Amino acid sequence: MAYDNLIYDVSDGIATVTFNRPKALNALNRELLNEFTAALEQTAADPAVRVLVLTGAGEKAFVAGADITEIARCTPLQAKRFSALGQAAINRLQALEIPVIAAVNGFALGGGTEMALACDFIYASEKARFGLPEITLGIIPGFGGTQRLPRLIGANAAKELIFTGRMINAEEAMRLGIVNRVCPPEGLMEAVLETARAIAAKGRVSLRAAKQAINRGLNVDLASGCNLEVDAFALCLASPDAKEGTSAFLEKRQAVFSGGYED
Ligand code: CO8
Repeated sequence: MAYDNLIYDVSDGIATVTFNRPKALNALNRELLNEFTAALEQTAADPAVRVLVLTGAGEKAFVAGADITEIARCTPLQAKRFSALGQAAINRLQALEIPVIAAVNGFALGGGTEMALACDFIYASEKARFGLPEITLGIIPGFGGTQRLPRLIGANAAKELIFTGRMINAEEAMRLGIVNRVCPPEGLMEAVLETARAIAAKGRVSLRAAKQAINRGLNVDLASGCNLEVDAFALCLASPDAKEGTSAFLEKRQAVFSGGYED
């Protein structure tokens, strides 16, 4: 499928979505959000794709936020629809069964930080800048930022960032637990792809079980979360991958995972 506002590429089981509106620093307008949703469905429908990577075109930005020219002309009802569109896209991203890595190569502001927060983890270039600057525009984060950021870094740290709209660099984002790894700009994609390849070589069923156990478990108490883990663990045994992984260990060889379930 061809897209006007993003580049979709699949290579060696790794899909990459590159947000591509360089003249607006890859800001998210309705058209881009609709294309992004379609790209997510394309990813979900392709069994060859094991990992998804998100990044931004150009040297400067991952995503500089929702498109402010669109927000500026919204009535409250249109704003509600725009916010719902962004939230639906970002919720779909978070619900993908495969692991998703954000490669944040520059500005990730507002909707850009919110998009990255819905990925499973973030690697950032030394040039990356994060922030939820909506308060400086007289609005608040509307693509899930008031919910995902406090869950990730705690309410007080999130409130400081949201109340001030302050931009932070990659090092501070890593100290706060937003970013897993900071890389030199020229090494970012290779570092992300190296990790993506390592993940892509694992079993599809166990990756999905691990992701679901973690994501669902975060929304419930510990005992319920541990019960989710028991079920997810048992489900792994329905896949040939569990046999292959344990046999490979006992036979002292490298496991080759095919994915899928036994009939
Ligand atoms: N929307 C639209 N255009 C943008 C955006 C944006 N978010 N960010 C940058 N651009 C455009 C600029 O207007 C400029 O266009 P032009 O060349 O035509 O003047 C071009 O991109 C380059 O930007 P700058 O010249 O400003 O580049 P600088 O290097 O000077 O600055 C910054 C880079 C710091 C990233 C700066 O562009 C900036 O502050 N951008 C806005 C960041 C921001 O406030 N983001 C939050 C947006 S609000 C949001 O995300 C809410 C999400 C929930 C929405 C809910 C729906 C209602």
